[in-house]
Amino acid sequence: MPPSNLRERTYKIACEIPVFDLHTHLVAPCFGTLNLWGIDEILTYHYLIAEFLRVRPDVSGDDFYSWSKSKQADEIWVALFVERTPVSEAQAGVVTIIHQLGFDPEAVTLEELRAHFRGLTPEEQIDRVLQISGVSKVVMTNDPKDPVERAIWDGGYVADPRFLTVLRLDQILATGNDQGDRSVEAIRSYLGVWIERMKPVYVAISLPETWTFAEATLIREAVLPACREHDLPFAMMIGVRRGVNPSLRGAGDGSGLADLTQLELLLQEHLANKFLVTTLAKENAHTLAVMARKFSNLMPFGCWWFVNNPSIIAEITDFRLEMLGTSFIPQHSDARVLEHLIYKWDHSRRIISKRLAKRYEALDISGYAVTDDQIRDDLARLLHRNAEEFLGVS
Ligand code: HDL
Ligand code: ZN
Repeated sequence: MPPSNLRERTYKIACEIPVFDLHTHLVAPCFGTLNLWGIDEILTYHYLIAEFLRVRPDVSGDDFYSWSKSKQADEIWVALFVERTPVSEAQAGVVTIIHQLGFDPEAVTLEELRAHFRGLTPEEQIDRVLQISGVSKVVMTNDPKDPVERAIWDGGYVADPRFLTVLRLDQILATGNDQGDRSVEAIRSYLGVWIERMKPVYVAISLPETWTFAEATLIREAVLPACREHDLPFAMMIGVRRGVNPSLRGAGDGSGLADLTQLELLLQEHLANKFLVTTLAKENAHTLAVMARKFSNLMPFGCWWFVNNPSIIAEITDFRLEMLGTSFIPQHSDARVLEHLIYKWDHSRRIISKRLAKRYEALDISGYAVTDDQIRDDLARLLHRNAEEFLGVS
């Protein structure tokens, strides 16, 4: 029988390894109000809004969004944390945050939590949350077409080495440059300007499951040449169905099964580019792992959004380890609210270390006993080194 302490050893070491968080919606302090933090933002996470509206069918999306942020948080607190056991992953995440901030999640009141956060500054909370969560680098999602964010880029951006930039293309490819020009030349030039200004570590886009290679003219003729010119990976997040229920606004997006042969055609045409890919459908994650065995310039990353749940993270991590060894990036937080880093990485460290320990147990049965140094090296690859090396950052 393999030593029962393999899981404990692996989890203990995982807790010591700093995380490079490859994709988040968090921002550096200079972005001001775009930095979402504190209990009201935690409670009004769009994951919880969707779950609230399920248990309160008397409330429409329009009703909910007509309420103040404070009333939204009040109502979610009562419905999902007082009147019900918080068993969903998003609910359990709030409990983890509250607990790791030093409160009794069964006894604390919403007012006590609000009073706690009122006593903090954003900078203090950023320092504290990064320390609690063990995250050393946070990769942002930056969009020069967002008017609020653009104002900061046009005056007031202050680089913070803990927060790395990413040029996000969804709006740029959909609406064109600042003059609305969507030609290949205009997009190629616009990307050059913003890559120079933002110094991103990669360029990213989300795509619907209906995305096709044949229609991807801007990606093939503007984006990928620009990425090659600047030696930047291209991150594709495939399978989102935007606005399946528009009344839910940010909570209204759904998931779809993509035809990944379209990605295969792109990889075959652009062997000199580096691709970071994550998918929204669980089945697509398996196909992507197989594809990564065929293309070494393809780096599968994370368990995105609707597959960022313990049961699915476990399954996806299992088959990635079985097919790719430690040559992939198992997770990103997708944090939207600063304190999300606490629960998303607490939960993911537990799951990833448990799945890796299962592989060690299989080795042990064959007479191969891993050392702590090997465990440390494997977890360093998975939690930060693979990302750093693929991006070319240290
Ligand atoms: O497109 C994306 O980057 C997604 O992560 C969306 O922002 C989504 O709303 C989200 O936050 N998922 O976790
Ligand atoms: Zn995201």
